[in-house]
Amino acid sequence: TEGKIITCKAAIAWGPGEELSVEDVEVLPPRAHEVRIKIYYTGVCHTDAYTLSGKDPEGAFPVILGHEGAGIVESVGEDVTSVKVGDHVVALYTPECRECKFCMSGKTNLCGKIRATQGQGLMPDGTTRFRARGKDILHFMGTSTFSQYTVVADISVVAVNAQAPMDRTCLLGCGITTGYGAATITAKIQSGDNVAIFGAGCVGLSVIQGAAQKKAGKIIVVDVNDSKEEWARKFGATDFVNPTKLSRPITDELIAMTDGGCDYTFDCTGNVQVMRAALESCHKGWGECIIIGVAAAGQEISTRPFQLVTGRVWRGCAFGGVKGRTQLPGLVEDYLQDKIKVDEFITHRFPLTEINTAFTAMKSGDCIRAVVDT
Ligand code: NAD
Ligand code: AHE
Ligand code: ZN
Repeated sequence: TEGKIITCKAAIAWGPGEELSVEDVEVLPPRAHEVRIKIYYTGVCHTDAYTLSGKDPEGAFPVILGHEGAGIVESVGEDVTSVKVGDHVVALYTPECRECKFCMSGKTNLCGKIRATQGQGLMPDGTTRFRARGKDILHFMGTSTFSQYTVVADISVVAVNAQAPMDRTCLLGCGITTGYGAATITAKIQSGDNVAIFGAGCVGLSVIQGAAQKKAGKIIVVDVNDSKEEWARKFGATDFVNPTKLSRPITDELIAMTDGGCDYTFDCTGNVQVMRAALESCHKGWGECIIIGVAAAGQEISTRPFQLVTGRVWRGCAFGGVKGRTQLPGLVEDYLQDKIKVDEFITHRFPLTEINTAFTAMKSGDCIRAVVDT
């Protein structure tokens, strides 16, 4: 198949708000510094649903969504040295070129090299590698994993230990790594720190996992869904609060529970009111609120500036602050050595033909992660 167009199945989003259509797509060969991957498994993340809904200002159609994928390298274009045919890989929506201002800064995992074209749904040369019904189909987040084959930039993929099952490693491509990294790399939780996590989905549960590993003090989980308490405790939460069942604001409750406020709080809901409550639950003088949730276009956060004047900090991160090519292989090793949980997150499985059902399942309260077998 090397050098040839591959015809395979992909789930195409033809327009905002429409169901995905599983149909034939042509996947062109990788050009210089590009990699064609046979995708075996992909997770479905709320960010895919967000872009499909039409609320993402960067959303463009028709497109192949999906950014939580694992597979095997089928072929590589010229000048690709970082991966080779047969490598087991995870796609990276946060690339790592190791030479741009961002990568060289030592201050962020964001990479600037291909961000502009990635946001337009194009490969770095400004064109697309997908065609269906005679039309060009756009890429998504530089990954497009809802396809049996995809093409990505060589800086947007990392080889990992082939012993690790790909239906698990795919989840390290977004949700699990995002929460775990937010706790351990972005917040750098220290032993004894009191933390509060708003939202116990895949991302929030992964923050709990990171906090527990760093031996945080109180690990308080805040969720409006009572059935999340059992999940939260399984991952190491010490306390669970349902804010709808309190007689006082959640901020007052958390400040009382932690003798003045939390050292770190995490928004894993994408709700801007929650983001405010999370900031205002931080300890005066030093507490930091980490924004992880993605809020729709037009949504804004607000608080009294006094909250910041008195030392609370609003921070945010993408992909947990994790540098994909440098740090993801280590997370896969940690999984293989039972140092981080991954299997436990999988609550639903679907074939690619039922990907719309996977989206429905994701939006139900009992789904942590749905894995699609492509
Ligand atoms: P999820 O829907 O599975 O989990 C969200 C949880 O929040 C649910 O348990 C829900 O009951 C709870 N919740 C909703 N409203 C609440 C409220 N007002 N107060 C308390 N709890 C509330 O979602 P997820 O997959 O864990 O993702 C969480 C968010 O993170 C999404 O917005 C997603 O788009 C975003 N995300 C961001 C990144 C990043 O890199 N920054 C990566 C992955 C996901
Ligand atoms: N296009 C959206 C941005 C959405 C967003 O913030 N995406 C996160 C990853 S979410 C993964 O589930 C991200 O990586 N952001 C950093 C970046 O460079 O996009 C919008 O709202 O405009
Ligand atoms: Zn995601």
